[in-house]
Amino acid sequence: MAMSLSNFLLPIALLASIVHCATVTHDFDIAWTYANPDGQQTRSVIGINGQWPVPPIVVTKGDQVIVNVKNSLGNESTSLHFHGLYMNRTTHMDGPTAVTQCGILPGSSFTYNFTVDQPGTYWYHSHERGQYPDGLRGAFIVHDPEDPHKDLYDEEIVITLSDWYHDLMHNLLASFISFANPSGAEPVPQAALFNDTQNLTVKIEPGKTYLFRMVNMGAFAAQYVWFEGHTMRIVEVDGVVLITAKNDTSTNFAFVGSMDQDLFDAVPDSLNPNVTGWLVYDDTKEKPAPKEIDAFEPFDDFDLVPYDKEELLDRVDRSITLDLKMDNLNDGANYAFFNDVTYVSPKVPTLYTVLSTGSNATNPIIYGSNTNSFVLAQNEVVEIILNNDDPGKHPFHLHGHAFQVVTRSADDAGFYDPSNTTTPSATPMRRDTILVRPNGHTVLRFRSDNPGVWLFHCHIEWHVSSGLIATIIEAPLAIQAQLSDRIPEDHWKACQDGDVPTKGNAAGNTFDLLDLRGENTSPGKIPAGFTARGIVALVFSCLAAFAGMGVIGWYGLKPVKNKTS
Ligand SMILES: *[C@@H]1O[C@H](CO)[C@@H](O)[C@H](O)[C@H]1NC(C)=O
Ligand SMILES: *[C@@H]1O[C@H](CO)[C@@H](O)[C@H](O)[C@H]1NC(C)=O
Ligand SMILES: *[C@@H]1O[C@H](CO)[C@@H](O)[C@H](O)[C@H]1NC(C)=O
Ligand SMILES: *[C@@H]1O[C@H](CO)[C@@H](O)[C@H](O)[C@H]1NC(C)=O
Ligand SMILES: *[C@@H]1O[C@H](CO)[C@@H](O)[C@H](O)[C@H]1NC(C)=O
Ligand SMILES: *[C@@H]1O[C@H](CO)[C@@H](O)[C@H](O)[C@H]1NC(C)=O
Ligand SMILES: *[C@@H]1O[C@H](CO)[C@@H](O)[C@H](O)[C@H]1NC(C)=O
Ligand SMILES: *[C@@H]1O[C@H](CO)[C@@H](O)[C@H](O)[C@H]1NC(C)=O
Ligand SMILES: CC(=O)N[C@H]1CO[C@H](CO)[C@@H](O)[C@@H]1O
Ligand SMILES: [Cu+2]
Repeated sequence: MAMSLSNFLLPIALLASIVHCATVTHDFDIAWTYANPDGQQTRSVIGINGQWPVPPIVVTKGDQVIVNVKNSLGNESTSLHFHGLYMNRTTHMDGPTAVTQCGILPGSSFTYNFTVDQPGTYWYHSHERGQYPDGLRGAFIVHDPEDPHKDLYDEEIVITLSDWYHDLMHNLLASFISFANPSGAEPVPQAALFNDTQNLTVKIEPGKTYLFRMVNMGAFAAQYVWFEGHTMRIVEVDGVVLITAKNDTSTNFAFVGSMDQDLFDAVPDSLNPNVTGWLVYDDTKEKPAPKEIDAFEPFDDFDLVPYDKEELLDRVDRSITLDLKMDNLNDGANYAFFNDVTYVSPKVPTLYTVLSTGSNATNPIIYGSNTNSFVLAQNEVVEIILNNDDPGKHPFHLHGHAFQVVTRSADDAGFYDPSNTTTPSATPMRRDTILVRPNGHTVLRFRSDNPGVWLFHCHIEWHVSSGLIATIIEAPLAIQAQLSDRIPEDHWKACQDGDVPTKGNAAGNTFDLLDLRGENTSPGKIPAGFTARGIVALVFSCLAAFAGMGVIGWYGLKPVKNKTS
């Protein structure tokens, strides 16, 4: 029945896509430049076509998007991910290095080519290890010709939010994942930004209603946002609100972003966690300083009902449990784990393992011991139970889907217990990123109707680097049917240039796919009997012998956080 119905609808759908379809082409020459967005320090940033901030990508639902990337960084490879886009039939254009492509080496070019079939507010960013906070992230806006809210507003305004560091990610990562930082204290940003600047002014006309599209492109900090004297009406999750301007033009109004400092280890006195902008009705009038607010009472998005009222997926076919923790390995550094495994990139990008292993592609073992790989059958209802055994908040993001948020616990609720949970909403809130509370849990559901290799990971870039990633291999035989012989030549060339194998299991073995010898692995576990501190001291004293540093000096290197047991 369903089959014949969709056959019947197909010609109409084709017609619709022909009517709207345009091709939007961008040539992005990615290179280092300089910027000083917080007025405190000029630093190297990654720009596009000589400019930073990087340009937004603005398209209409149904458009074909072509992004021709040239990597002119000279000293780093790169890749682009289009956050929130489903990438139907184009998982090879999704962007994460070592997952769906090889990194684009300095001097090389690479084309992303995909169709956008969903409206909304998204962003694009580098998905090469730890790179986007150096500046390679921008807004990606998809207009909807049939926008159900179009009569409610007059104009739209895009505002990005971000945290900002003065040092380069390369240096920050080296000290973050280090025996000298056994507690895994994340670097604290130096500033908060609106639209990659501060003191942003937004010209407002009295009486008009504005659609604000707000995107947090930060590396680490969540932000509280408020507009003084105005009411926000949420029309899309991930920060799309309507704001009606006042009729009276006698004053301008501040709006503020304030970084959530709960995860900041040691907050320097000099840090201003806030960034201010102004709704300017009259530019001859002053821009008043923002008023102080005593307590944040953030709006809870959990009870929002999606516009399409999609019903709860209530018959679960496949349930995946991921237990999250942070711990040390025997190099003394702090890592992040799902089910005791910290993610390490496979030698062969996971998509290429799918495409080169025939019927064995359904066996999760071949994707490696350090990739947290799960193989999904096609068209099942999949549930992810995420248990946070860590006192930090983590914003989890799934590529290729928007999931229903079935349960989201409060702080300290412990692991999910199906016999002790609230009844899910009949029309749950749907998102592509969800914050799991400290020592709490969340339960997500989606239908495996989009064959592809999709990462599920924490969106704190420090935790991506310390391994908080799982790999979802959705309907691998359907991926083969869609993409075999259709990977463009420049994608293969990126691998050849970098001497990356493109066939076989995670270790590049094509003869015995179950033999993973030679695969990339994490450092080993700490031997039983050592506490984290103990092994750290051990590692340190070995290194001290070479480096000639004193133990006191080591403890002085980084503030030690007490969260490690
Ligand atoms: C924004 O204004 C504040 C207050 O005047 C100032 O301290 C800060 O440096 C300004 N930021 C930029 C980027 O100019
Ligand atoms: C890469 O080049 C940029 C721009 O010259 C520079 O700031 C940065 O330190 C370099 N990175 C490394 C790892 O050498
Ligand atoms: C983009 O993909 C479409 C569909 O596969 C193809 O027809 C088109 O030639 C591609 N364009 C580029 C520039 O690669
Ligand atoms: C903020 O930046 C976006 C580009 O990302 C731009 O389209 C928009 O106009 C800017 N907003 C304001 C208020 O200047
Ligand atoms: C502005 O004035 C118009 C016309 O008098 C009125 O309809 C509207 O409700 C007013 N808007 C606000 C926000 O007060
Ligand atoms: C940032 O904003 C909060 C909330 O209004 C306020 O309590 C705090 O003092 C502000 N911090 C600075 C440095 O201005
Ligand atoms: C694309 O994938 C999404 C996510 O699974 C799904 O909801 C949507 O129906 C798919 N669209 C098409 C045209 O297949
Ligand atoms: C059920 O969960 C709540 C918190 O989510 C907890 O406080 C309570 O102790 C649990 N009850 C049982 C019987 O486990
Ligand atoms: C190359 C390889 O390892 N192929 C294996 C695929 O799976 C079948 C069935 O389990 C094995 O017989 C093949 O050896
Ligand atoms: Cu995290």
